[in-house]
Amino acid sequence: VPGEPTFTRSQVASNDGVEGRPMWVSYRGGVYDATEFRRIHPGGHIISQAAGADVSAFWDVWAHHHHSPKVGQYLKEIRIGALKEKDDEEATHDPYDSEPVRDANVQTIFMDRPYCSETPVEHLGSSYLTSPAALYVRNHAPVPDCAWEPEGESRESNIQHHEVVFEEGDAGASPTFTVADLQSRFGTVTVTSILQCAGNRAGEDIKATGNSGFTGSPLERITVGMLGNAQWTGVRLAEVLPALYPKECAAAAQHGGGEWHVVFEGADGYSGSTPLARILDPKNDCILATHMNGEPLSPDHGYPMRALLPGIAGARNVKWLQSISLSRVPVDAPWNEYYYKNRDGEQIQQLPLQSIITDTAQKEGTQLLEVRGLAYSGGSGNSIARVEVSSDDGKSWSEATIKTEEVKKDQSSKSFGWVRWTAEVPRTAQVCCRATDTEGKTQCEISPKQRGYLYNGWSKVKVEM
Ligand code: MTE
Ligand code: MO
Repeated sequence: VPGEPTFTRSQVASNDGVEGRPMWVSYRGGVYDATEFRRIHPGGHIISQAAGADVSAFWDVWAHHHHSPKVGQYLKEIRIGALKEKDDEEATHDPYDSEPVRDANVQTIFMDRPYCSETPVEHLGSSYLTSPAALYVRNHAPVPDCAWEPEGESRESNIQHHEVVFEEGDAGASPTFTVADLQSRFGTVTVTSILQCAGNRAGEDIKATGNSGFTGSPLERITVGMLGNAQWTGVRLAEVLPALYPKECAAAAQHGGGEWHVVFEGADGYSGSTPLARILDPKNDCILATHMNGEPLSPDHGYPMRALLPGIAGARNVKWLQSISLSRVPVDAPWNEYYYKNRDGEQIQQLPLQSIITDTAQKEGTQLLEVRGLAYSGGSGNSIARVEVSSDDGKSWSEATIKTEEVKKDQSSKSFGWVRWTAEVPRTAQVCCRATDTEGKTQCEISPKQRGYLYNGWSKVKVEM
């Protein structure tokens, strides 16, 4: 833009949006006043992370999600000048500089920035507990620096100092608690639960029901691996919340809790909310988790602390947990108000009943096929009553054997973890499976379209003949 003012990087940097200062950012040689943007635009929270710096790494992602013409118009409106050329001040900080190292052998990568991956199906069913290195990762921004390589300290002890703010708790104060405080006051429990992205099986959904919000994005390639099963250790939210928000929790108990939501916010600016009633029911095993399979959470999975809400879509299991608050309405954040909503426009919470074929192999010297897979009930936390496999497209079914002996006996109240199973059926070109839970609910052949989320039709797998 000819004749427009120019600014140095340090001028941009001093408008960092803190203490009432405007929030400027640079983007491809332009300087923008993003003070309002942060408040009104989906993704604005994430842009705040780059206040006073260059937002290319963030904005390219949001421009992609939010239809470039609209974003382009908005950028024009908030442009205030150009970045001074030949500005030899320090190079811009790349917010993706400190991403953790990932193991490409056990992750199929969909996107690098932000990082998004699934567990390859060969690996998915290979153990009852999923290892942290293999568990899918769904990030919406760079991994925030939560001192995950603490100097002179172990991750274990660094977790103890991590602070969580409980906004506007009792008496209008916003007390901060360290993890050590929370643990000593409320104790810890270990529960087994799957973690699943609401977009898992998006590829099968598109095939069975037509295009969805995923079509044309790298996430169209999601198969069955945005899913894992683990033992999670943390503090019970059903004990923490009544202690810190006694009035709201008492009111919620009286009115069935429908009017309150628990809002979780991460250090990357991501947030999500879940109805208080779900979280207050101690049987739902909702915790603030610090450990996965006995190890401190890894940086990708939310170190030092994350919300772990069994049976609830991954999107609400906020990582790098920084603050908690209660709200009369679901939190106004893009992942809550735009993404991860069902076809009725409601925020997705509970995951559906699910079963997945992970592996088939011909039984030596026979015309039989050995089929292996997983099943779990999702949001209900019911046990799986049976899994059936068919080699004639559902005309007849054989019951699978469930490996109940490996299910972890920890402090879980319900069955939010998966079970693994095996079955033998005549060898054909395609096999499929379906699960039934202890309330008699069974998967349908094709589940209704939910904007691409929550697909739980029969798992169908081609067999090499
Ligand atoms: N929490 C934060 N702070 N930032 C995120 O991008 N992604 C959510 C959720 N929590 C996300 C987050 C989504 S959509 C999913 S599916 C899960 O984290 C993924 O958790 P994982 O990466 O540990 O598998
Ligand atoms: Mo997700």
